[in-house]
Amino acid sequence: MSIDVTRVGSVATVTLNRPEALNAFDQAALSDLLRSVRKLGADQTVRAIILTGAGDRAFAAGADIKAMAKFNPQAARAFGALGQAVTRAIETVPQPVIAAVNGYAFGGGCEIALACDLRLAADTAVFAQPEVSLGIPPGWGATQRLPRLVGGGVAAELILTGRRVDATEALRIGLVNAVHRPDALLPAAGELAAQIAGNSRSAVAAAKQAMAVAFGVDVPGGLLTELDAFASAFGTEDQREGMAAFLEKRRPVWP
Ligand code: DAK
Repeated sequence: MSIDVTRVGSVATVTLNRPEALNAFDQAALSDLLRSVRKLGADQTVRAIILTGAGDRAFAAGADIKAMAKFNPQAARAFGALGQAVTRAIETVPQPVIAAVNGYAFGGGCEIALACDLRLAADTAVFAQPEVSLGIPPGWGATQRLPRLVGGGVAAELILTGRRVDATEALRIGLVNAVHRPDALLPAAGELAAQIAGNSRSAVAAAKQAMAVAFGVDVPGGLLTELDAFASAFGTEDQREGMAAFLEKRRPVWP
């Protein structure tokens, strides 16, 4: 798979580009995606990232089943670890990552979307965690992230049955933030990214970092993390400029 990266202003779009296999991930594709996400994460001129799939059929149809069919446990562990590294990279880059789900998001494809901060779907999108129908459990985080997003009961039903969820249901259960016509999906993701990019970079990164531990610790622990992030913001230029701009009834000019 080639991973295409394009830029419009401070917004980067990463496109999973292997449409002949519905953008399924093999080892090379995962390594390329990991490299691209890390590179964008380190680029201070990038303020938001959109992740989407090439073509009009799939975001990603999951891990490459042809490649996985030959794995022994050792190869499976390495492949699982690489997929998890991709999802952690998406989760830990300072910029918000928006999944623009333009078709099938199955298995590892759905899990990559789950690691993103926000998910928009085309009305043609279909989600599933069908791993149990292939004789394996999910391996790139669905068991951890899906319950946090849609609740334990719904996640258990989807993971244990492997059934498909269309865009309307995905919106209802909170799996996606919004649904758009296919031709309106990328423009909507661009608008959302631009809205985020118009805010303070450091405040957005701090909020993303604090939300990342919302479910990893108990509520009192999470509140302490939030308090640290909140207090630290008060040593920054962004805080001074943001509040000064509000009080002076003008738009902020971020440093
Ligand atoms: N891998 C490889 N090729 C795939 C693929 C996939 N996941 N999905 C589709 N393709 C290929 C098809 O083989 C076909 O290629 P050709 O035969 O033409 O060469 C081409 O893409 C078009 O697909 P179809 O002809 O099947 O298209 P349809 O419209 O009929 O069906 C579909 C679309 C998405 C319903 C169907 O392709 C499908 O069911 N695909 C499989 C989806 C799936 O089950 N995905 C989950 C994969 S499992 C772990 C590590 C990782 C994972 C788990 C554990 N550990 C280490 C613990 C991750 C697991 C997964 O992601």
